[in-house]
Amino acid sequence: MPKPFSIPGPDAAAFENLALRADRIGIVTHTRPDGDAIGSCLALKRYLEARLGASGKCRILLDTDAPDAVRFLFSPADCRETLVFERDAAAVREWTAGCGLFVFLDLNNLSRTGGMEDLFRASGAPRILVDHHLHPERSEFGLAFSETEVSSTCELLYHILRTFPSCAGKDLPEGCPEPLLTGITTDTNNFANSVFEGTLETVAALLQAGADRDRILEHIYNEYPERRIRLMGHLLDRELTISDKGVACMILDGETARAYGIREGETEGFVNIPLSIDRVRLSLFLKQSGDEYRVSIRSKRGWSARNLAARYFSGGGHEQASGGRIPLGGDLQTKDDVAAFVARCTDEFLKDEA
Ligand SMILES: [Mn+2]
Repeated sequence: MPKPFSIPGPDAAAFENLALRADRIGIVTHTRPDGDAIGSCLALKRYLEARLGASGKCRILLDTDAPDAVRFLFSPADCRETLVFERDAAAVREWTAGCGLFVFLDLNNLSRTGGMEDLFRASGAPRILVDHHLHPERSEFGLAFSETEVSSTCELLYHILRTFPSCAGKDLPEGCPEPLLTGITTDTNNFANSVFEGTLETVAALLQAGADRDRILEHIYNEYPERRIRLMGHLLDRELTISDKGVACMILDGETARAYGIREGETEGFVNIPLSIDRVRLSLFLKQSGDEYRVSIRSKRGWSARNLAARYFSGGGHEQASGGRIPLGGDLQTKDDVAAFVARCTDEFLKDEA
């Protein structure tokens, strides 16, 4: 069976040329980065350094810090060459001002870069996009690699790197397979969703190239802080509601998150759990963040998490995995108000979809 996509050689060559010409390269991903975001940034940085002589010329630019679970991927040099806007905006500003190329990974829209967005808009440097989300804003980027029939940005990046003229006849550089496999693992929820035939071929190649899957799994899934598991127990026992239409909803307010000492990223994956219940068709996880609730949605096949997010929660994403937000204010003040609002929205949505 042919691959659902292939990377045009001239595009890969153009990417490589832009990277070769730039004295400073900014490697950028979305705010609140996940394993795919961080994995793709690190793999690209290491490739550019190893094969295109870009040592010292690359910085990974993050709006907010990488989650603890993927810290094992960073070498001391990667740490020094990663600038975090929320911690040191001046350093990010300084780097972007003199930057000759930006590569955006795992986002479909510049607004996903959070507080850094204006810096990229103000710069005249070329922008390259590498992403697997629906509806990329192609006009924002000089060169766009966008595929949706792929597990992750890491999987797509693997094919781009392999198509670079500098990779012809060679294996990937040593430091690339591990972050790439990490991103594929986290974005597929450890191979539970969005796995295509080509994904498994890519994974086979990454294992052959030396990626240590056991090490990755240990770090990602067996090093959680205890508070995460205790909060999970609390939410499943006390906060999970399931409507008779099969809509599961769990809401974490700021007070409870503080009581458990929960940090950013530590509720990752909670939304998936109720989906394993037989009568659940849609699962929503809401987490308070200042004066809004962030909404994560997962759906079983036949129900569109993406449409639900777009219609009611100013969001979007993939067909079975999406996200959005609910601003507090007006009629929506308390957690109960938000729960009632979600119940009304999902009821209406299921009626219209039926
Ligand atoms: Mn991704």
